[in-house]
Amino acid sequence: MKTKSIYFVTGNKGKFVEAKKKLSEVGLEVIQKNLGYPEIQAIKLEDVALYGAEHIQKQTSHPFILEDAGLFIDGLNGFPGVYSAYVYHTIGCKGILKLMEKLKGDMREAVFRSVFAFGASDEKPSLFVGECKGSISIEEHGEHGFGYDPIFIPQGETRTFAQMETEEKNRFSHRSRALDKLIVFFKNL
Ligand code: ITT
Repeated sequence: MKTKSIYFVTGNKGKFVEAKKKLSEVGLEVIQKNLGYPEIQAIKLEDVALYGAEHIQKQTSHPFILEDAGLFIDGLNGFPGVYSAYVYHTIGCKGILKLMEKLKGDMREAVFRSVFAFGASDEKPSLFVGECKGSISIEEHGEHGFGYDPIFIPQGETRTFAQMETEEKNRFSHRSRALDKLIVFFKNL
């Protein structure tokens, strides 16, 4: 792997901590850069990540990654999806639970999706997608993590992401799965 240090362009400390832990295991140094980029209104996370990466490429020649993530809830027809950040900052986990008060069983199923874009010099950015299926809890549980972690229970578990340490969340999270693909890509560079 030629790339030894990369920027992670994000304002989200929680994401950075998870990615840093994961990528340090393969000898990659990750530096958080809160450069900011336009998050376009699109129906796919991929389009948001790609647009952001093309913007950042004009600002730095250093290799970087950025990520767009979202929580897609079955019983809400995929909401909040690409609007996850806005919804989190407005109604938050409590608002989502309220919207879902009457939803039971498989209506509470959900998927977290993560799309990383890797950019370097003039190359077209590459995208890496990861998913984690699960369900939305009835109440908030746990103190770890960030964002929707207190209400998301990954498949096969009874605890929310917020009840897990970073290392455990990294065993099956959407972010970790996308980063696994990024690591394979780096190894082949
Ligand atoms: P950036 O600066 O990287 O864009 P952000 O917090 O705006 O940070 P996103 O748009 O990718 O990130 O995330 C959409 C929302 O989903 C946001 O509110 C996050 O807190 C939440 N989210 C993303 N990944 C999550 C995870 O692993 N656990 C819980 N919530 C998550």
